[in-house]
Amino acid sequence: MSALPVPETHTGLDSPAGVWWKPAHRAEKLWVGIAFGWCIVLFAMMPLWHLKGGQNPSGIRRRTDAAAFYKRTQEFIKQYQVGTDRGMPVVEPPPGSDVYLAGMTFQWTPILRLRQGAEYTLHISSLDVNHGFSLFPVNVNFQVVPGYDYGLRVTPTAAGDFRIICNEFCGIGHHTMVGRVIVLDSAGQEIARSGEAR
Ligand SMILES: [Cu+2]
Repeated sequence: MSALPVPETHTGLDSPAGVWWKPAHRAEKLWVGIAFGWCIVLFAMMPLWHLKGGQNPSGIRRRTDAAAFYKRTQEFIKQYQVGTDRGMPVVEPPPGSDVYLAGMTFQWTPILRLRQGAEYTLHISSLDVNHGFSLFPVNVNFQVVPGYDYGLRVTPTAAGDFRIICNEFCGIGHHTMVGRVIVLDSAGQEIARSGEAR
């Protein structure tokens, strides 16, 4: 009876036997060089885009906390409320005023009625977790992080009935987190949504 050959045991502490490593081929070195150069270009674009990109928020940012921001939002609602829509307060602040919008699981409070061409300071914060402010159907996106009050200087350029979609997954009801911004035209008239009689 012949014994089976015992396979050679090997541990990771020993180098494998034989020639297992060869210097990189010229083409591979060239490729690494090109890839590294492109990395540097992209890296340099981050600060350049920040300085030249024109996509930066207007830069009013301060610390807050959920209780304080909620209280301020409620004061804002009390001051300028003009109605309700399915239980949600509808607020029409005068042009030039400070506007407060709170994101929370899973709603945006309140519904805003703004005037086309008027400037507002839109304060956004989250009362719980990260949310994403995404104005539909226009391409306006902003991260809403709890603990920070972001004051964005905004001027609505188009009248209409817009939706705020949460674009940052925030929990089980994330897909239902839809807010509303109504922009009145410069004469103060509300533009009817398509298919809606007024
Ligand atoms: Cu959300």
